Amino acid sequence: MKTLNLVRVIAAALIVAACGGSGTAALADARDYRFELVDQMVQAGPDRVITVRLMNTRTGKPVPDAVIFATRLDMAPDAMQEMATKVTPLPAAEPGTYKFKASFSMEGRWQLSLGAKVQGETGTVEGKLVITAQK
Ligand SMILES: [Cu+2]
Repeated sequence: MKTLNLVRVIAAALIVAACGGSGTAALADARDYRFELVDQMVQAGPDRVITVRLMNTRTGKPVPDAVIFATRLDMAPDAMQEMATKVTPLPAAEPGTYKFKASFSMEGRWQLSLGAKVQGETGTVEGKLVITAQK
C-alpha cells in the first residue's frame, strides 16, 4: 500500500512538473486575463457607475489600453434573465480600469457580461461579473 501511494505521488509530481514546464513556454493568450469588480455593490437607481479592472493573471498587474465592451447586464443571477439594462462606456480614471454607466432599476444581483481585446493578444477575453444592487 505504502509503495503504491508513493508511486502515485511521484507520478502526480511528474505530471505537474510537465504541465508547469509547457505552461511557462506557451504563448500568452486570452486565458491569462481576468475581469474584477472594483466595487461589488452598487446603489439601486439610475445612472450608477460600475468600475471593472482587467488583470493579467500571470503578472498580477492591471492591463491598460484594452478595448473592453459590455455585452449585457441582466438579472440572471436572480432568475430574471429577461430583465436587462443598457450599459454605456465611460472614460476611465486610472490605467487598467474601465468604467460603465447603467441604471439598476431593481435591488438584487445583476450579471455583467464583458469582452476584451488586449493589445498583442489574439482572441477575446470574456468574463461575467455579479454586481449586487442595494437600497
Ligand atoms: Cu429583477
